[in-house]
Amino acid sequence: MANRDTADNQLNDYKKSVKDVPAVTTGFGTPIGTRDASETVGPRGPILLQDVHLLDELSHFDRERIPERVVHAKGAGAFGYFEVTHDITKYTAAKVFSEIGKRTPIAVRFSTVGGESGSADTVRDPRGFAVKFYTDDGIWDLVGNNTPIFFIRDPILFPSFIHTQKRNPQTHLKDADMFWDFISLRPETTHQVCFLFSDRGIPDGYRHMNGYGSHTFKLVNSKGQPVYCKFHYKTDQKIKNMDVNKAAHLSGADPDYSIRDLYNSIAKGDFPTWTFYIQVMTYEQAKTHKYNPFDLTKIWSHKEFPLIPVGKLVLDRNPSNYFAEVEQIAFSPAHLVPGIEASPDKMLQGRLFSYSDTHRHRLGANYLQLPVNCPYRVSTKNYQRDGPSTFTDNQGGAPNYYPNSFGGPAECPRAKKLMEIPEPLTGDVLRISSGDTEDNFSQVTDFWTKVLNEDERKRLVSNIAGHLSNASAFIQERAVKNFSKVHADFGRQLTEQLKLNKSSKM
Ligand code: HDE
Repeated sequence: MANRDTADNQLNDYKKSVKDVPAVTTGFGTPIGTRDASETVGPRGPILLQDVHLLDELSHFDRERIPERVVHAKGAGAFGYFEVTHDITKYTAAKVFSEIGKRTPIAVRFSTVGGESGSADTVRDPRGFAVKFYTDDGIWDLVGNNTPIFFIRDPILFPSFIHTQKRNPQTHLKDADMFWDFISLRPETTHQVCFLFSDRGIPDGYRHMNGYGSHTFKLVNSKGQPVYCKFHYKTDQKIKNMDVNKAAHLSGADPDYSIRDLYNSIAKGDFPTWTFYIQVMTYEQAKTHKYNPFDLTKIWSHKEFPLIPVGKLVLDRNPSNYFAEVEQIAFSPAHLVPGIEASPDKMLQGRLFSYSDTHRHRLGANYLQLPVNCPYRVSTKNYQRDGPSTFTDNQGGAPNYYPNSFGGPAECPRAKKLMEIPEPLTGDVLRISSGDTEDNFSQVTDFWTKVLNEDERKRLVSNIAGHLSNASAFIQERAVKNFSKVHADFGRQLTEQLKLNKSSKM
């Protein structure tokens, strides 16, 4: 019984909580006499079709799996609250920020991105950090990552990009050619790739990393005045990354390291917290800024747009059932509340469609009725009805058409004021390939020269070279050319390291 932690003892703890062991039942609730034998003709079989207990058992088992998430399949979840510590009502009328001290219940799911739901936690990969706020104006989901930027800036490339991070369609293996071919053909990926291959590419569990809404969003105050904003949630546990050798070891020895770490820390009352900030950019500033404020491959300078403290995220409850509360939780960037809106960021616009679409496929048309997804602090009142697995009262006898003269739910003037402010947009309808339309390298040069120290630069080069050496020579050359545009030293050091790796393989 050496080294058993709280997670290992879950069943023992459950047993202690049971006062009277209940009778086992079928799915339809009838008690079962014999639970360990099928009904047979004689001791050797065959089995009778009338054995409804066996049919009930097997047919439910046959349907246990739902499709895993196409990305972010492996994850951990927890619950807690968001508390406002600073007043930002001059920027937003969102009820979640309405007064200092206000608490809103939250659910969080952390994840890796590329691996399947049984894959190892300690891989080099971005981490998802999605927060669901059960506000008293409905659900607000901030579906972020542990990086303030992303690889691409047009959603039409996302499925291809993800294919290159997953398995080769013939060999069913991860494929360095696919990975680096795409990356090197799309120079806008350079910023995020450098983040990914830096020390922060393997965080030590989920508690020691920051979260970012990443996109530019829009905040609207009670006068209907908008500003653009970014969301940041910084770990109070301090950033801690994992050494590559330890990470590789744990991938075999404890592939669920991050789930275990989160579960045990919450179970022992060591609740992880994050300090929540916003950055604000006015419409005037956005018009004249040297970077496109809606380009997801760029950060907003903290000097120009300082972090404004807002509140705290606290996780103080583990899920009571993983499937019900974590596998079935469904985040969507389209779940926005009055006072918080989408910006023109193309990637965000693509995501406004994709998430609810995948939930309807993965969980069904009524996924918002599931307890973990439903906006339980408000009551959903609308004109949607029916569909598979409707398990509310389906809005009883209320009219199911709009407009109506019979007291059906009416328009909300506050939402009109906050969510329908005119947005002056003009432009030609066109398709512009966004690979080279923006500056792809200046911010990465700052990352190389100003953010990383000498040792961190060395590790970045060695991490990239270790992975890139597995790609075909012509792809390696193209990738090195991109990194050389960040800094000549970067390109030179990478070329040297690749040569060393090649000679050590011979
Ligand atoms: Fe996602 N992403 N994504 N993503 N994403 C999904 O939704 C998608 C992007 C992120 O814990 C999927 O429910 C598109 C950026 C997280 O349940 C899917 C694009 C960021 C999670 C999807 C992006 C994210 C997802 C798969 C490009 C950080 C896990 C299953 C336009 C800001 C949420 C699902 C959880 C999950 C689509 C890009 C974060 C397929 C089309 C950028 C944290 O809908």
